[in-house]
Amino acid sequence: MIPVGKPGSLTEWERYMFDVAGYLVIPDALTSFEVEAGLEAAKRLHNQFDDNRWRQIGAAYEKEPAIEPLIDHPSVLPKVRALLGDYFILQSSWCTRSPSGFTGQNWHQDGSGLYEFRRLALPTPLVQLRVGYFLTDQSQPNMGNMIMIPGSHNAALPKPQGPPDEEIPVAEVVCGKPGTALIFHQGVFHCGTQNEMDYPRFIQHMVYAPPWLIPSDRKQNDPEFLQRTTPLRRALLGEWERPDAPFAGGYPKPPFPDA
Ligand SMILES: O=C(O)CCC(=O)C(=O)O
Repeated sequence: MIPVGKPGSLTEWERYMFDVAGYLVIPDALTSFEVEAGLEAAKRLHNQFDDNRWRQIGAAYEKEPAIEPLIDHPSVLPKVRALLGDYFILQSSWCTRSPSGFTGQNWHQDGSGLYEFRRLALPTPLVQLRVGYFLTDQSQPNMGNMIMIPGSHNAALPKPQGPPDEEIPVAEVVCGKPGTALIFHQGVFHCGTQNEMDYPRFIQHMVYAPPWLIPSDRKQNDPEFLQRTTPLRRALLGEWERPDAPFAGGYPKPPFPDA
């Protein structure tokens, strides 16, 4: 059973399902207009490369106005706040293209490959809260869908090698129409699966984390983008006024609408 929620604030049941499964699926997080504009933007970004490869492009919101609202989208941001509190940043973002004929990724947890988050503690603490917005249809399997092992963020044992991935009986292929959001804990074992369609699959991932984790999709924020975006988005990109001691008290909260 897919842990399904609704856009907006995090209900107690959604919190519980997220805790148990490690992810939530939110149909209709984006309107059809937002999907259409986001998909055009994703295609434009990837079409600058003359190939048919699997690829992730970081900080797409700086270049594409249709991606920018996903930094603080009201369908999902209240849930991010409910899970991370009020002090967090958009630590990375990846506009992901899975080409026609792609055979699938390897299973993995997210985070720093150099220093895996599961070294911090077991079960792996929540460090990256990921939100993947489906820009193309994934309502059936074999459309480049994400596949998850529910609850694997809470497992102390690493995932064994074999049986072949498609035979893991507890794995769940996430299906959803364009505009669906998949919110997940970085510790859930997951991967993108095969794309048997004759067109590429696009997901825009937005990754939220505590403010002490350095951004991984950018070396610095683009000053021009900072100037033209909103105060809340600037804050979510980590552009905070720094009081006398970093990460002690005294930081103003990001200017959330209800602050
Ligand atoms: O978008 C995808 O297909 C998978 C992305 C992913 O697993 C990742 O960024 O860690």
